Amino acid sequence: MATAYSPTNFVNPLSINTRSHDKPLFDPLKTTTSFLGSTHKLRPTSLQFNQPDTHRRSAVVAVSDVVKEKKVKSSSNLLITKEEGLELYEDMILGRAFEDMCAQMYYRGKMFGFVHLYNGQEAVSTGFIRLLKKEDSVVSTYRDHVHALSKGVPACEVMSELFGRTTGCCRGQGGSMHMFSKEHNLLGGFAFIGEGIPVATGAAFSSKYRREVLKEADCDHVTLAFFGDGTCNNGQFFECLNMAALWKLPIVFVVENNLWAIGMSHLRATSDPQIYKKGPAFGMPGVHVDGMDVLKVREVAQEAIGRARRGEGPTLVECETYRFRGHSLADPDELRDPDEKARYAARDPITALKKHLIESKLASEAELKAIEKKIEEVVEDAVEFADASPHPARSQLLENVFADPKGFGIGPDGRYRCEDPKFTEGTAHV
Ligand SMILES: Cc1ncc(C[n+]2csc(CCOP(=O)(O)OP(=O)(O)O)c2C)c(N)n1
Ligand SMILES: [Mg+2]
Repeated sequence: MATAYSPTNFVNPLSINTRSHDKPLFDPLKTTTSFLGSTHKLRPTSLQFNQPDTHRRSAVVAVSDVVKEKKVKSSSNLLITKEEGLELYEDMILGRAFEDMCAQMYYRGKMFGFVHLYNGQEAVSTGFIRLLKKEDSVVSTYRDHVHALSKGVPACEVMSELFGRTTGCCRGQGGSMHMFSKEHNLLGGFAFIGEGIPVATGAAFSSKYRREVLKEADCDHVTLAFFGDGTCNNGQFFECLNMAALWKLPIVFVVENNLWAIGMSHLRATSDPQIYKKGPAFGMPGVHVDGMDVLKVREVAQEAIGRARRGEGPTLVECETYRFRGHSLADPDELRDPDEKARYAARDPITALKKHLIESKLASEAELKAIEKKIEEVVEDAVEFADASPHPARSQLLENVFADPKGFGIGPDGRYRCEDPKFTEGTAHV
C-alpha cells in the first residue's frame, strides 16, 4: 500500500531557483531575522556592509542542466509503502535509542574520550543511507554512531567499539569517533573536520575507475560523504567539490546543517549561509531540504543517489537539521537559545514520521510500539554484549600504527621507550 505524503510548505527541493536574476531566497544584507530557523541574529560586520551588493548577488550564476530539467518536471514523489515506512521508523528509533543509551553509559564511566551524539538528526542518516546497497560507501564524521547503524553495522559492534572492547567494529581501537567497517563499506568516522571528504572523493573515484578503466560494468557504487555546516568553511570541501564535478564522480556531499559548529553559529561563521548554493558554483546541483522530515530527505536522496549511480555526477545536498543535545557529552550546551531549541524539538523527525504513519493509516500505534520494544531489546543486548566482551590485549595497542614506534624516543635506560613494558601504561585501559 502506498500513500502520498503531503506536508504543508513542501517545495520540490530540486526545483530550487538559483539563477542570479531571480529573487534571492535570503539576503543577509537586507535582514537580521532568522535563517533556517535559527534565532541567532545575523550581525553583519563592517566588512560585510562595505561589500558592494553585486558581490553578494552574483554568488551563484550557473545552474546545471539537471536542476533546470527537474524544475520542469517538478513532481513530488513522497510515496512510501507500509514496509518502507516501518523500516524508516525502525532505523530512526534505533538511532535515537542507541544514542540515549550511549549518554547513560558515558556518564556511568563505560566510555572514554569525547562522545558526540546524533539526536535530532536521524532523518538525514535514515533518509539517505537506507537507500544504499551494501557495496555503496559511507564516510562520516566524529558524530558517526548512527551512520554506522543505518549502514548495517550491528548495534552490538558499535556499542562494543564505544566500550573499547575487542568485539567492537574496530576491535576497540577506534572508539566513538572512528567507526569503520570494511564489510559494510563504512569508510570511517573522522575526528578532524573535513578529513573524510577527500577519503569519500577517493572512494568515488575508485568506483568510477573500476567501471570505466577496469571495465567492471556492474560497478555502479555510490559514496555518501556526511559532514557539518562548520566543515563547509574548510578547504577540503571546496577542493573535493571541484574534483568531483570535474571527474563526474558518483558521490553525494551531504551537509548536515545543524546551525552550529560547537558554539559558533553558522550565521556568524560563513560568508553566505546557504551552503547548497555552492554546488552550482562548481557545476553540480545544489539542493536544500528539510532535514527534520525523513520523507523529504529520502526524496532528495533518491534523486541524488540515482544521478550518481547513472554516472551523471555529484550533488551537494544541504539538510537543515538540529542536534537535540550539546556538541558532545562534555558540552553543557549553555550557548544556544532555549527558544531555538524548543522550536526544533517541536519538529522532532521521529514524532513527525510517527504522526504521518498513523494518520495515513500506514501503521497502527501497536505496530510502532512493537518496533520500539524490539529496539529497546536490541540496545540493551548491545550493552550486555559490550560489557561482557574482553578488553584488547596490551600487544594490540601498536598494531595498525603506521608511525614507527621508535619515534617515541629513547628512555633514560638507553632503550627505545616502546620496548619498555610500561610504555602503554596509563594511556589506555588494556
Ligand atoms: C581540522 C579541525 N579543526 C578544528 C576541529 C575542532 N572542531 C571539532 S568539532 C568542530 C565543529 C564542527 O562543526 P560542524 O561541521 O557544523 O559539525 P557538527 O558538530 O555540528 O556536527 C570543530 C571546529 C577539528 N576537529 N578538526
Ligand atoms: Mg554543525
